[in-house]
This record gives sequence, C-alpha cells and structure tokens, in this order.
Amino acid sequence: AATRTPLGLLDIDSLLGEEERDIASTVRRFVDTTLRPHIAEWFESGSLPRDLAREFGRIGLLGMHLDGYGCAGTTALSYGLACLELEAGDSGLRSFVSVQGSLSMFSIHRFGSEEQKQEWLPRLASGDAIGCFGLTEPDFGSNPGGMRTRAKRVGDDWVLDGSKMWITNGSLADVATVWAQTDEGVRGFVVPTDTPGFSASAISRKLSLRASVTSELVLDGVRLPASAELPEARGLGAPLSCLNEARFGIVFGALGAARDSLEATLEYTEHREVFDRPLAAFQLTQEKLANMTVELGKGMLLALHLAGLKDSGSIRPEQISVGKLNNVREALRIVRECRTLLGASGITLEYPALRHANNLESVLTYEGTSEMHLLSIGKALTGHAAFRA
Ligand code: TGC
Ligand code: FAD
Repeated sequence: AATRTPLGLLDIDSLLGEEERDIASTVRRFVDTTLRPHIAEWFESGSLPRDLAREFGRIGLLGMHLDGYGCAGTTALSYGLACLELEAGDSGLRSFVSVQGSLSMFSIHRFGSEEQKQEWLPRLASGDAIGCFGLTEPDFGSNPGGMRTRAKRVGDDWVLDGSKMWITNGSLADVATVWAQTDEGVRGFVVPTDTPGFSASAISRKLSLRASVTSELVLDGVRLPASAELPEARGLGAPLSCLNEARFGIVFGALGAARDSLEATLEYTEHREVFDRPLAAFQLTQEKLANMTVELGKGMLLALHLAGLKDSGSIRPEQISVGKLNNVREALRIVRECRTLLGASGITLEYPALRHANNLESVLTYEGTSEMHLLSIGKALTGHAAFRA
C-alpha cells in the first residue's frame, strides 16, 4: 500500500498537480526500465555512454525548465521532480542533466546572444550536442572569484589561457561555457571544444560519481571571435546565478538517492530474517526506518516549498542554500543508515545504498560545499560575509 512507502506515508503526491505527477512517473519509468539495469555496470566501469544524451533529449529532460529553442518550458517543480527521479537511479544521471540544462544551456539562454542561442540551444535540448560549464580551477573551487584563467583582447578577438578542473561532461562536450578574468572583470565565453588550443582529459580513479565523466580542461591560446563572449554576463554574479539553477535541482535530486536507498532497505528488512524474525520487526530497525522517513518527508516538504518560491519568481540564493545544505546532508545520513541495515549485502552493487552514499560525497562538495551554504545562510542572517578572513 502507498502508506507503506516512505513518501506515501505523508501522501506527498497529493501536493502535486496532475502534470507534475505525470512527469515524475514518466521519468521514474524511464529510469527503472531503460537505465537502472545498466547503472551498476556504468558505476563499476566508471563510464556513461554518450548516447544517453539523445535518450534524455527524446523525453524532453534537457533544459526542460527553459522556454523556446526546443526546450520543454516546464515548471521548476517539474524539473525538480525529474531530478529526483534521475538521482533515484544514480547521481551521475542527474548530474548529466543538471550540467546540460542548468549550467550549459541556462548560461547561454540567460546571458547569450540570439545567434548563440540559435546555434546551440536546439542541439543541446535534443542531445545532439553536449555542453559543459567551466568555473572551478585547480586552486579555486569555493572561491571562484580568484580564478586565473584569463581572456585577453587581441584585435577584435579574444584569446583564452588557463585551466578548469573537475568539469562534469568536460571530455564529452561539444561546447563549453568557460568563465575567465578580463580587464573588465569576469566574463563568460561559448567555446566549441574543437577550437585549436582547447583540450579536455578525463579524471580517472574516482571513488564517487563514477557513472559520470569528470574532466580537466586546458585552454592554451584559444582564439575566439568577439561573438563568442556571452554579451549579457557581467561579473562573478553571472556564473553564480547559473549555480542557483543547478543547486535547485540538487535540492530535489538528493532526495531521490535517499528514497531509492530507503525503499530498497525497507523491502530488505521485511525479507531478511535475523534471530528468527524479520529484521523489520525489531524496534531498533523501526526507529531507523521511522527517523529516515521523517527526514525524507521533511526534505520533500522543503523542496516543494522552494519550488513554489522558484515558480513564483521570488526565490533568493540563501533559500536555495537552506535546501541544498539540508537535503544533501540528510540524504547522506539516510543512505549511510540504510547501509547498516543491509549488513554485508550493503557493501555490494546489488543494493543501491553505498553507491548512493559514495555519490553523495561529491554532491555534498560540488555546487557549493556544505560549509559555503552554511556561510551563505550566516551572511543572510547577520549581514556579515564570513567567507574571508
Ligand atoms: P560575492 O562578493 O559574495 O558575490 C559576487 C557577486 O555575485 C553575486 N552573487 C550571486 N548572484 C546570484 N546567485 C548567487 N548564488 C550569488 N552569490 C553571489 C553577489 O551579489 C555579487 O554581485 P555584485 O553585483 O555585488 O558583484 O562573491 P565572493 O567571491 O565573496 O563569493 C561568494 C561565494 C563563496 C558564496 C561564492 O563564491 C560561491 O558560491 N562559491 C561556491 C562555488 C561553487 O558553488 N562552485 C560550483 C561550480 S559548478 C559545479 O560544481 C557543478 S557540479 C554539477 C553537477 O555535476 O551536477
Ligand atoms: P575547496 O574550495 O578547496 O574546499 C576544501 C574544503 O575547505 C571544503 O570543506 C570547503 O568547504 C572548505 N572551505 C573553503 N573555503 C572555506 C571558508 N571560507 N571557510 C571555511 N571552510 C572553507 N565545477 C565546475 O565548475 N563545473 C563542473 O561541472 C563541476 N563538476 C564537478 C563534478 C564533481 C564530481 C566534483 C567533485 C566537483 C565538480 N566541480 C565542478 C567542482 C566543485 O564545484 C568544487 O569541487 C567545489 O566548489 C569545491 O571546491 P574545491 O574542491 O576546490 O574545494
């Protein structure tokens, strides 16, 4: 019965409209039938097939909350629910869609010229092209304002030099949004990845987000026409505003990893017998299951509230920080607790909990570490920015 599922207990579905329920169940079915059978294999081999982009495009997931240019133009709530269902499969799947839609496409949609939009957005929406977003550098992650990648004017052109680190989809991408320091402050550039001087290499031996490509980008005298600059992006606020979009998706996404682990664990405890009774019948087990269900439900209510604020156009960055901080932190606690209930079986890829836990270590760090989000909330409350000494 629905009440025996963690989110069914609070009847969370009753808070969704028909369209949102349809989108969530379509994505859930797609994940369960098309992707889930391969996830353990992708995680083990540390890869993600490039063809997935077209599959995501076919069902309208890429840039789905953007309008025009082949994008679906859904509500933020629908986008969040899609992220939740994708991350119930694996954080790598949600990462792919987040980076393509919320970072690569959003940066062009929000800050690009009409020509840039026409050239890239329809192909990115269909998955015929893959995009990435290069903000982080080897020495500047939490503090992107210190970036060393430089764009210099040479005649009418721009020449970019520097490197970017930990870039999702970097070595799959056809186009990169690259953020660089100029004499006039931070600017963004649309860089086709076949431009001479651009190279990307995949980072190997990861223990987390294995079903996702993470790369280093090197820009060595990359010469671009003036038309490659994102004309509406002025200053660090531009890339940071793209992050709000992706962080919003993570508020929902992390709950998908938690729900998936909890559902698998609930089922396991009903069938696993210990000391002659189902594991589910012990009080200590029920305490764990109940606490996890309460946190998952609270996270979901928070996510739905933030979706309402986003859809009404009034959401503020510190509100997104509350959601990203809480929901990733609690999801990580939930998946680790699930792992304990699964016993030794929990350390294998037969069950999702430890895979999700390993993935959520990245999710806790990227898109602003939990410490950055604590400090953003602290700044909003006190008026003091404590990021710097
Ligand atoms: P600060 O002086 O506070 O701000 C500079 C300008 O930016 C504005 N701003 C924002 N605007 C929109 N949205 C936000 N969230 C914003 N945060 C700040 C701010 O108002 C200011 O505007 P102006 O007009 O006054 O100049 O900048 P700061 O250098 O002190 O840094 C602040 C801090 C630490 C919060 C910021 O640097 C930060 O968020 N750091 C974390 C970096 C981060 O999250 N990187 C993520 C990289 S992308 C990624 O991880 C993708 S993984 C995706 C996946 O695979 O799913
Ligand atoms: P650091 O900034 O060096 O932080 C190290 C520790 O110091 C953290 O605990 C941090 O919270 C803490 N710290 C830092 N500053 C302070 C402070 N002022 N006060 C207290 N504590 C502080 N970036 C992109 O641009 N594009 C991508 O597509 C992308 N994809 C990624 C994919 C993966 C799998 C991962 C792991 C990362 C990705 N990133 C991407 C990079 C990510 O955004 C950064 O890793 C993140 O912003 C943190 O930066 P850092 O790793 O350099 O850590």
